[in-house]
Amino acid sequence: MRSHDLFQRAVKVLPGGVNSPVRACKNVGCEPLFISHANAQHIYDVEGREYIDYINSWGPMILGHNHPLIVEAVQKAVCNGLSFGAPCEAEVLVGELMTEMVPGLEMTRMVNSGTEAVMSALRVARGVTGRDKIIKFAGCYHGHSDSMLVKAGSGALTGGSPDSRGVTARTAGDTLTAEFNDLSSVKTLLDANAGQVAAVIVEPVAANMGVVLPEEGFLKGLRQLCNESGALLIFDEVITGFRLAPGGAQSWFGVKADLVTYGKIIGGGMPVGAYGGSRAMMEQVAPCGPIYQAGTLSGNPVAMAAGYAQLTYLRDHPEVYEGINRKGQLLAEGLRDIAKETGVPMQVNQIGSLATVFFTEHPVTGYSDACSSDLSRFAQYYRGMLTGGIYAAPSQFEAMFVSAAHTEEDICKTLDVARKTLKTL
Ligand code: KE4
Repeated sequence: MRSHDLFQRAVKVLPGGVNSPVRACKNVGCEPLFISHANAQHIYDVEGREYIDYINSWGPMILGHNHPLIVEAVQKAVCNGLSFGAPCEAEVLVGELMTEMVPGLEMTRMVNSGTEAVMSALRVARGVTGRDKIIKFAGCYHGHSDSMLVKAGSGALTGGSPDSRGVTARTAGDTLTAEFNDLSSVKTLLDANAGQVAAVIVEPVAANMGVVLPEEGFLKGLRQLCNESGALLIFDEVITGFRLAPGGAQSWFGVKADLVTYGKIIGGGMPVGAYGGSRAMMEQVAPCGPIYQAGTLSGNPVAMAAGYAQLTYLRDHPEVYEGINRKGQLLAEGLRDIAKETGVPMQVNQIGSLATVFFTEHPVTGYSDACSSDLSRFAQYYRGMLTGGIYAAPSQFEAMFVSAAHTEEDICKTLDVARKTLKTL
């Protein structure tokens, strides 16, 4: 069965033929590949073609696909039962391990996705502060809960507008939008909504406008503004958590958030999210506190087994971080050299094992820069890389993820394909 045939069937029963919009490849002018299997750094489509995978399930596969220790842990857990809806040891092990690996994380609650983690963290922030408003940043994505699908509204200083049909104006009105790397835009919103902002939520490294790094002082400045205004600081570490370092962006940048959200890596490929913070904060969550949050499959034993195996490996093999960060740098520096060689105006933003190329001659330090890059050139680049056997995000506004399974030879092959592709642009 070819991808095209499967896609024709898929569009009949799934909206857009997919279960998550970005997979439809609408921004890059081609149909999606249907994947039959994956292993280590490779992914294989249903027609048997092999690709070097830089999507890695959008981040979870930091050790590469099908790591034997994770597969073994899942196989063992499955034999004991798939779901109990009752406490099990695996949940405790993951909670203990996360609080061991992340300095300052005292307590965490498991959920089933990054969206659920963010939605729950926002409720905790509102419940703890008694305030209603949230500040987010244009171009940062925090999952699809209503209050995060909001853009700056006409009354930009005091209320947002829905960024999706189905989100009510009333809900959107409680979400304000600031500009990433622009502390004055945050201060203006905090001043105009004094005493009303429950939290400022940020991807400490933006990875949903493409990778955009926080400028020197930005995260520390957010911490300061939150301290002064009484708003909580939420780091959405669904991507950066356990990727930049075992302690995530908090450790990497030395800035402590009040609440942190996780996903992706902590599930080892299975559906897991989590949110956490101080014990005092998290004990406000039901059943010990007045803030309700629940989930049938939260802490699922099989998902916990996968997450525990992956996190344990990361804790016990710190060399994984040195390796993926070095390969991320090798990739970025190689791409920059190729842009110079071919004369193609291209920026490469990279931190650790995260990278994004933007076709523009200007540095990309915020959402408007990312939006003004050449999106049609990006689509051409994507198709050229795919033809050359490189499977990367089918959207300008995503990241490349380097895993421990990628070899330096893979990076060299990727750069060879990039050189050939850029020459066609
Ligand atoms: P999920 O609900 O998709 O597990 O997580 C939502 C989320 C929250 N926060 C951040 C920083 C995220 O990046 C995400 C989800 N990431 C996207 C990729 N950029 C998931 C891919 C998709 O939507 O299919």
